This record gives sequence, C-alpha cells and structure tokens, in this order.
Amino acid sequence: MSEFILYHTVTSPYARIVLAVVHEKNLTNKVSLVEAKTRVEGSSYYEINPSGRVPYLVRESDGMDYEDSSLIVDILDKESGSKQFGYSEGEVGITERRAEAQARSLLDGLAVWARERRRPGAEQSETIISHERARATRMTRFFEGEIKEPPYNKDSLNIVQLTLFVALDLERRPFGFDWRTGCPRLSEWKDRMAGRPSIRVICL
Ligand SMILES: N[C@@H](CCC(=O)N[C@@H](CS)C(=O)NCC(=O)O)C(=O)O
Repeated sequence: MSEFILYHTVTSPYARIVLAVVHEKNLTNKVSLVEAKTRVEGSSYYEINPSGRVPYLVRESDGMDYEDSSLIVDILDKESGSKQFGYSEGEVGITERRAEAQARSLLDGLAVWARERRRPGAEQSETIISHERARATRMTRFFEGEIKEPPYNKDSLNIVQLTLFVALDLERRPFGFDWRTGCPRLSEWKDRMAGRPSIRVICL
C-alpha cells in the first residue's frame, strides 16, 4: 500500500516539480498519483483540498496533508532519508536559496500570465499580460547571465534546477512565452536538463 497520495495535474508546473522529485527519489511505490480537477466549479476535489490547488500531499497513515511544492519536496526528501533537495549549509545554501527564489519569481509571474490568457478574451487584461511578459523577459536575460553558476549545474538534481526548468518549459504552452532569442546559454542548459531521466518523465 502506498504511504502518500499526491494530488496533481500534469500541466501544473508546481506539481511537475514534485512529480520529478518522486521519480528522482524512487518514491513511486510509496506515492500514489491522483489527478485532481482544478478550476472547475463544484469539483469534488474541493472536498479533499479546500484551496483547490495542486500539488497537495496526503499521508495515508494519519491523513496529515501538505500544500505547496516547496513543503512537499521537503517532506518527501525527509521521507526518503536523504536530503538531496535540501539546501547546503552556510553561504552556499544562501546562494542556492537566492537562486530558487529567483526561479520561483519567474515561475509565479508566468503562472499569472498563463492564467490571464486562459480567461475569456473580453476578460483578459493586456496590462497584466504585458507586465508579466516584460518581467519574464528581464528575468530570462538575468538567468542567461547566471546559468553557468553552481546551483544550476550541480550533477545531483536540485530544487533550483527543477524550478527553473518547469518555468522555462512553459514555452511549450500556447500563451506566448518565447524566451530563447538572445538566450543561447539558457537554451543549451534547458535542452540539457530535458535529457535527465526524472525530467524526461514529467515531459511526456
Ligand atoms: N505556491 C504553490 C502554487 C500552487 C498553484 O498555484 N497551483 C495551481 C496550478 S499551477 C493551482 O492549483 N491552481 C488551481 C486554482 O487556482 O484553483 C506551490 O508552490 O505549490
């Protein structure tokens, strides 16, 4: 029997971070994957998780539940007994946390942009969209300059890499996030990351 249920959608970038961690840590026997119906009026998922968001992890033994990708990654990391996705000690750890916050900042902005584009045409705000497009352009240029730094290039997969990858991979969604022009190093990095086994799984 599995020990956890992971409610997710295959399109949520936040859920994809957790799905990659489940595979990377060989936790597929311990974690049952259940697809949730989000953003649907009256979804039965709202009775399971009142926020209606994914990812959402429930421990089967006592029903304890966890929302938010960072927290869930932490729980799974502890569960498997090796802290692969934790931060290093001291200054190196601060550098890693800084990079994760920056990648998450890009991702959060893209999520707003994508969500806006899913609204009926007349309800979409061009002001919000152009604000988020400009933020994304500034940030991808920023990552183009940073991508040779250690947190992005460790051999052991880490949370910085996963967060930045799922953000950049939103290029495959149809809301217009075309970031590759002017970012050759970032393009090469993203394509290289896409070949890692735990990332290939979330790109199917
Ligand atoms: N900070 C959260 C963000 C989770 C989130 O926003 N998930 C979106 C999917 S990308 C969601 O579930 N949206 C459903 C809704 O807004 O009702 C995390 O890191 O897990």
